[in-house]
Amino acid sequence: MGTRHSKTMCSRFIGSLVGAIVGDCIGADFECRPFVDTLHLSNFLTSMAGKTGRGNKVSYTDDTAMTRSVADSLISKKAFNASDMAMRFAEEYFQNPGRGYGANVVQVFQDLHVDRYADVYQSAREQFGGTGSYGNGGGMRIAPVALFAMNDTEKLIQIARDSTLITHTNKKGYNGAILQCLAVQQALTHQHAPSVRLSREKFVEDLQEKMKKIEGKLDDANKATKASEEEAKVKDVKTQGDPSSKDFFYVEYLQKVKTLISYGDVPRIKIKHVLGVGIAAHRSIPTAIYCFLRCMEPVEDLRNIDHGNALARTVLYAISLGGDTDTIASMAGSIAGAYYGIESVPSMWQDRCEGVECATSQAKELYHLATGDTCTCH
Ligand code: AR6
Ligand code: MG
Repeated sequence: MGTRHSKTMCSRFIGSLVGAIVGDCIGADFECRPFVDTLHLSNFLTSMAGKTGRGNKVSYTDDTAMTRSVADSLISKKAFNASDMAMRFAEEYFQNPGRGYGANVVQVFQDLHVDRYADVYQSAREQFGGTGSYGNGGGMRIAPVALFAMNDTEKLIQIARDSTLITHTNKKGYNGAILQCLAVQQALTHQHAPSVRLSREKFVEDLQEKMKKIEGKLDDANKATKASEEEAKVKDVKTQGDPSSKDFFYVEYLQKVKTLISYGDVPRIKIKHVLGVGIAAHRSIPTAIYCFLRCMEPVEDLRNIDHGNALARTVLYAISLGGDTDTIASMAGSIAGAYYGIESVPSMWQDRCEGVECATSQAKELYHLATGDTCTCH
């Protein structure tokens, strides 16, 4: 029980979970639009601010519902427990099915329930003709894992993968969730120093290093969808250490993120084209990382509504890209919140978004589990 971590670190724990919520809640209203203009966003924020009294909350969606279950499970078991987490996902869904869940993940919940959680990985393995889901549903709920395993990257990767496999067994799905989790961890643990800014290039390169190891490894996580072990071995020899191989999928996406960041103010249409704004993990998780990094600087497209708060800018920029706005804004918000802390989440947003109080107390519990310290901020 030491005092190694300052109040600031605790603020960053809370910032990450609350950043995820505000992205989800505000982004939900704009889902599936090709683009969201700043006037529309500004009107929405004005009406949100004007809501007072009962029923003034903007609702969260499946992103937050599942994130809460991940956090609850880690807190109650003080470890990753697949059956417990799977049960919490399914029970939460049956209690409140109208949160906008992905079309296929619902089948997993139904199978889990019918099979009485006998093999919690079975149903996900059978999805999409045995190829598994590559939706961003693993990445959207992963922030609590980054907080829980902040100091142990191997453990973080393991839990991120195993918790995602409950619903997403496609390599793009679970490696995307690992990438998102590593991005939150890096943002959380980056030492703020008065004169030293985070190097955006290094942030991406560090992620590339980690993903190179993960994507280059012989992977037995997805046994049901893999060819024979022999084939896998041959493939591993062929791809080892070769970043040009197709298996280094996220390493390549991160290279695109790095290039786009180096270009500065890139039109949104180009970001959508190169990185994507869809529900697939690989067309949304690198985008969320890009949003966080891009919005460390002012963005020309947001000049009418930018009040100089980089976290708010990150969330609003992610939404302005259109597509899967709630999930991309939620993932970008969780990275930004881990970096800037809860003080950067506008108080009106904290007040009007559903679930902020619960996320705050979960973040404090996760902080205690990760550091042994008691969180006294907020
Ligand atoms: N082949 C073809 N389509 C796929 C595949 C695949 N292997 N994998 C995923 N899809 P799902 P999620 C498509 O149901 O990832 C919600 O709005 C397919 O169209 O596993 O938890 C959330 O808020 C499938 O229905 O759910 C997220 O924004 C869809 O991806 C988003 O949906 C979602 O996969 C992802 O939810
Ligand atoms: Mg979504």
